[in-house]
Amino acid sequence: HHDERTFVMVKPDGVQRGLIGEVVSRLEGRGLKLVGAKFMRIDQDLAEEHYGEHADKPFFEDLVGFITAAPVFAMVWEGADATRQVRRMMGATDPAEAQPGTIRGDLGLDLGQNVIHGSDHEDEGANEREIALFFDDEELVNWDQSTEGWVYE
Ligand code: YYY
Ligand code: MG
Repeated sequence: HHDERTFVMVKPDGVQRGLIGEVVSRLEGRGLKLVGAKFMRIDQDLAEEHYGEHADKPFFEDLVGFITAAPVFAMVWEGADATRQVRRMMGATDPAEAQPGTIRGDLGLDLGQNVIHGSDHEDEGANEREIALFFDDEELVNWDQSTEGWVYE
C-alpha cells in the first residue's frame, strides 16, 4: 500500500531562513504526495501537547519556546512507508551528526534549530496522532496524482 500518511513540519528556523520550498521540493521529488498543508503559528498549548513526550527533559522549555517563536509550515505527506522514509530524508536529530544528503545534514548546524519535524516511525501511531493534532479531516485532500504509476511499480 502507498497510502501511509505522516506529519511533517518546517520549523520556525526553516521558515525564517526561506527553506519551505527546499523541504517541499525534496519530499515532492522523492515521489511522496502532499495531502495537506498550512502555514500557522503554534500556540503554547499545542506546543506542549505536540512535544508532550519530552515534558520531563531539560530542553523542554527551550523547545516549546522555539517552536512557538515564529510561524511553521505544517504538512501531511502520503506514500509507501512514508513515516520512515521521511525520517531517513531528515537525518539525525542533531544536524551536526546528520549525514550530508539529508535535510538536517545539508541545511542545519545546531541541535535546537534543526529545520524539520517528522513523525517518529519507531513510535507506533505517532504519525496518525500528530496528523489529528494539527489537521481536521476536511483539511486533508484525497486526490489521485497522475504520476503515481511512474513512482510505484
Ligand atoms: O524527533 P526528532 O526531532 O529527531 O528528535 P526528538 O528526540 O523527538 O526531540 C525533539 C526536538 O527536541 C529535536 O528536534 C530538537 C530538540 N532537542 C534538543 O533541543 N535537545 C536534545 N538533547 C534533544 C532534542
Ligand atoms: Mg521526535
